[in-house]
Amino acid sequence: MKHLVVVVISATTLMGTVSQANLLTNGSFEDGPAPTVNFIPDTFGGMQLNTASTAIPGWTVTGDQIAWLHTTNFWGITASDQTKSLDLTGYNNTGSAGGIEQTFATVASQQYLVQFDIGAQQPSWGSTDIIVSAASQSATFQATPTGTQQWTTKSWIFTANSAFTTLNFSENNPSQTLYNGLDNAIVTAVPEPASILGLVLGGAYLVRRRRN
Ligand SMILES: [Ca+2]
Repeated sequence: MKHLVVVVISATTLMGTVSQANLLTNGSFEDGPAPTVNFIPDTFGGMQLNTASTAIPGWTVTGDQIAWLHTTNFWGITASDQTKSLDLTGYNNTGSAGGIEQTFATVASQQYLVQFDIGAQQPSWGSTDIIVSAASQSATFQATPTGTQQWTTKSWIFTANSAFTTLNFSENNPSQTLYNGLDNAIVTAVPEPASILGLVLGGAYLVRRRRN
């Protein structure tokens, strides 16, 4: 009975190791690292970024303008992770859908878990509605504010179909809301059942060898 416990622990530890490696660069939309200083706040404590901007390390702005916000700002919007977050509606809250994307290495047919925090501000600003897309797959995620500045963690799984995948977060309903918060994006490979079984069997083999 003792060896069975050892096997379960080793498989769980390995799975945990796999799931913790974020495949995204700067998933928290921070500035830097030094000496990079791209964030130059305006008098509101934010920065408007137009489409095609690469000011946020690792990311490219898509569609309409977005807002890159420091936690200390005119609106009292706080990041869910570290000091900076995004408002995909930008400052003007009009026009087409603002968004942000990043391309990273993937393995075709491999499943990937995308975790991210979406922010809703206050009821009068409307509900947050964000569409996430990758490898010709997409899903929408909503959050309706009941107080002020609420972050909710969402998750989505897509299957890669090539050696590189572009992940995009965009406003899903640009005319509906004044704020679509986004922060703390993490992408990890989903361990395949076959490889987990392999780990368990490998662990069992090692335990048996050790006992012998
Ligand atoms: Ca952040």
